Order: sequence, then C-alpha cells, then structure tokens
Amino acid sequence: MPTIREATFELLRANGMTTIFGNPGSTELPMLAEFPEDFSYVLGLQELVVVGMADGYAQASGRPTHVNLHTAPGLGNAVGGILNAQANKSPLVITAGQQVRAQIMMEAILTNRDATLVAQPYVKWSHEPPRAQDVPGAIARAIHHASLAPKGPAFVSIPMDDWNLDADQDLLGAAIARSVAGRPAPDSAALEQLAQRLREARNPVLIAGPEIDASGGWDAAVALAEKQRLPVWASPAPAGSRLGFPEGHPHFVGILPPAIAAVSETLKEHDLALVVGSSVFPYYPYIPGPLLAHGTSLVQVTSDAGEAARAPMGEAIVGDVAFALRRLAELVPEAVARQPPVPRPQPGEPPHADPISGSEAMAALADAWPQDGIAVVEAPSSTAALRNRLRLSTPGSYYLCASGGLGFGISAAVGVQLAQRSRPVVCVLGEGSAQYGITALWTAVAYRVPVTFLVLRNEEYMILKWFAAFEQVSGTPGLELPGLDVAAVAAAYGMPARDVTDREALTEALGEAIAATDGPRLVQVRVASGMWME
Ligand SMILES: Cc1ncc(C[n+]2csc(CCOP(=O)(O)OP(=O)(O)O)c2C)c(N)n1
Repeated sequence: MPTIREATFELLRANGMTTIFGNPGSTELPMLAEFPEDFSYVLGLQELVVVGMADGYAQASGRPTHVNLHTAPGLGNAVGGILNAQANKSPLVITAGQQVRAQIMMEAILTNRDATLVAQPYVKWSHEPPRAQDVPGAIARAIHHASLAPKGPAFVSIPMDDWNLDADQDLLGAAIARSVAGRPAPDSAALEQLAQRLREARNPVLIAGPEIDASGGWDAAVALAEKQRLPVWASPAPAGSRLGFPEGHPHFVGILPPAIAAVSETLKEHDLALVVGSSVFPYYPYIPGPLLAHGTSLVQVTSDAGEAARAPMGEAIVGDVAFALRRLAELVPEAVARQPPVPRPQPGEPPHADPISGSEAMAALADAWPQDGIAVVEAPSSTAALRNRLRLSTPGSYYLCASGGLGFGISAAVGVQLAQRSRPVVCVLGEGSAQYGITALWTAVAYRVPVTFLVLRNEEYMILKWFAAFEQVSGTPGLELPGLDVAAVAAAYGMPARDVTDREALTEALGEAIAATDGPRLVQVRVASGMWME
C-alpha cells in the first residue's frame, strides 16, 4: 500500500511534474522526506520569488508547475506572486503545509487558519482535503484546474500528518488514469460572421494580445494580418505580458496606449477593431473619454470567459485564440484592394549623454542581442525603448508581469531559463524593481542558471515621478534610491557582476555576459533620469 506521499509523487510523475519550486518549513518536511531521485527541487529563499520562478517556468514550458510553500507565513508572503501568476495566466499547482489535523482546531503555532481563504481571490480553486486519502485526488484536481483555459494557479493546503498514512489505491489509480484535456473551440457560426465582417470592413485593425503567444497562435496571427492587410497594434503595455505579433513585421504599427481616451483616439480611423487574446483593455492611468469613436466597432476573441464578460464595450467570442486565428485565416480571402500598412521607421541612433539614457542602454542591448534571445523585463521607465529597439519577432521571446506587481523579473527569468535551456535569457531590471525579487539571484548562482541580468541604475523610482507629475501631486516622499548598488549585492550572492558607464562598455559587457554559459552574470549601468520611449 503506497503512502499518501508515495501516491502524490506517482501522480506528479504521471503528469510530468517532476520539478518542484519551493521554500521548506517544518510543516513541509514530511512531504519532502525520501525525496525521489527523478524529481528536482529548486530552492527559492523567499516565497514571492519561489512563485515567480515557477510562474516563469510554467509560462515558458506551457506546463502545469508545482510550487510548495510553507504554511501560513509562507503562503502570506507568496500572495503577491500568486496574484501575478493569475494575471499572467500561469498554470501553477500550489501546495502548502499545514499543522497536524489534531492541532488545527486549537490553532497551534503554524496553523494556517482559514487556509483556503488566503489566496482565494487569486486562484481558480482553493482547497484543504477533508481526509488524508483525498490529498492525491485534490492535487489531481488542482492540476486540471490550473491547466484548463484560462490557465491559472490552484491551491491545496495539506496537513503535515497526512503524508505517511496509507493511500486509497482505487482512488489513486483512477486519478492517475484520468486525463482532462481540451481547449474551448469558438462557435463556428460566430467565426464565419466575423470573417464576413472583416472582409466587408473598410479599414479593419488587429490588436494582438498575450494569449496569442501562450496558445501557439503566432503564425496564424501573421497569416491573418497579411491576408487581410491588417495593421497590427500590440495590446496596451501595462499588461502586454507576452507579445502577440512579431514586432519587426512591416504590419506592426506599435503598442496601443493604455488609457480610455487614447485608445479610442488611436483606433478612430478604423471601422472594425479585432482584439485577439487580450482583455479590453488593461487601462491605466484613467484618462476618460469615449470607449470607442463613433463608427468603430470592436470584437474581442478570448478563451477567458471572465475577460469577455467584463469588457466595457464591443462584442466577444469566447474560445481558443489560436484555433480562432487559424480558422479566420482560412475563411478570409486576400484583401487585394486594401493598402498594406506603412511600416514604422527604424529607431534612430540615440544621442550620447553622460550618464547614458535608457534609450542608449537599450541600443547597446540591441547591439549585443543574441540570436533566439528571450527578454524578461521589469524596467518601468525603459520598457517602451526596449520594445522599440529589440523589435522581438519570434514566439516565446518576451515576458513581463501582467499585473504590474514587482518581484517577477529576476525570479521569472530564472524559471524561464530553466524551462528554455537552449535559449539565452536576458533580464532587464530597474534597480528599484530588482529589490522585490533580489533573493532569486542566489538561486541563479546555486543552480548555475545562465541568465544575463542588466540593471539600469537611475537612483530613483522614475516611473512614480512620472505618475506624480501626471496626477499633479508634489512633495511625495520615497521616490529617491541613492546608493543602491545591485552589482555589489549580486557579488555578495556569488554572481560575477560588472559596473559600466558608457554605451561601448555596456555592449561589450553584455556580449561577455550573454556568451557565458556556466552560470549567471550581472551588468549594471548608470542611466539618466527620464522616461525612455524610443
Ligand atoms: C509589489 C509592488 N510594490 C510597489 C509597486 C509600485 N511601483 C511601481 S514601479 C515602482 C518603481 C520601479 O523603480 P525602478 O525599478 O527603479 O524603475 P524606474 O521607474 O526607475 O525605471 C514601484 C515602487 C509595484 N508595482 N509593485
């Protein structure tokens, strides 16, 4: 008779989930005992980074990923990361330890009181099994919840005295034998109507969102845009967590601005806006105005019923976006009468300055950019310049946190690199953002994960200064970051780190860091104050 622990590992193995991201405490040790040789455990030093690493791994592998957390205090620390993973639609199966069943009611120390409520707003399912024998089945159910559209985290709390009890073999066998699969197909009549509207539209436009990449719809989006001569905007940047369209493609016209008035203004010449794989829209800040100009109609295609329900305007078709794009590309003819969009100009050489601007730093990054590189980005004042200068054009090449919560960058980069071992990962960070996930530098060193970290040091929270000006507030404390030396912090974690000042030295240091495959490297560069758009 297998124990609950043996049964759980068998179930995880059957689902291909042999990597566990975790931070252990006494309540998790009974689960981790006799750790099977075919499993690997990736240690993160604080729970926000544990979840962030798993988030990156899950997104870059497309697979459900197991996170194991310490009871109440660990889960509490993790909540920001779980919110991020929900926004990123990352299929995480999160387990946490719990007091022994006999001591939960008396609230002995480390009891996770109301365990299922802590992460509940940010997970698809939150559960504490009523019996030890239900633990493997609950984990199986969490795997299915996490993996079905829209993907996202699911949570199971497990009392620590469950692991050594006998499993129910019938239940286990049935749970292992089950498969739960499938992606919701959009209604075919609705797609035919949409194809008809596209064909008849005077000036249609495509807005490409992150779900295109996640669903494998990249080539179909290109085929549809080319066939219909569609200009393509990326969905607004705050939640542009993945790219939906090659940004070097002649049809790509830019990133849609994130405010209500600006969206309707930008789209006003178009009679039909087709939004694929994005919420409508991740607006921020609030700039009121018409949701759409008179004469523009909008159709959203998303696999996320919640996203469809909450859109403030337009129509929505719920279903798998890769499927929808492929079908639409088949249904529409070549729009020979339409003019193809005018390609946007290449960015010019940024002027030299001392310290260098964010644009100059991104030009250096573009010069050093490796074939097949992946960018993980948490650099608020330089994100627009990065996208404009890198113009990434292959799937799975860009990750940014969709929720705006910091602490994703360093951690997710480690997870992405572990999932995509043959592609070089470059993580671009503001020195302020870097602090929220800083302990993940240790994991990168300890597990020799060869990420290149580029830290832009402007000694401030620049983006918040920009917001202060926008919100017309002054005299705000807490926006300066003097003396924060991330290269020194990295060195303390055992990571080779360089500090450079000019563009040439930055290009050279990045080239060297990217070429290193034996472990991570960090390059820090001093940059001027400013919001860098180009
Ligand atoms: C968890 C969390 N805490 C606080 C914030 C608010 N916040 C947004 S951007 C930012 C500063 C980022 O500074 P830095 O990384 O140095 O980038 P810069 O704006 O200077 O480019 C802060 C504190 C947040 N988004 N998430």
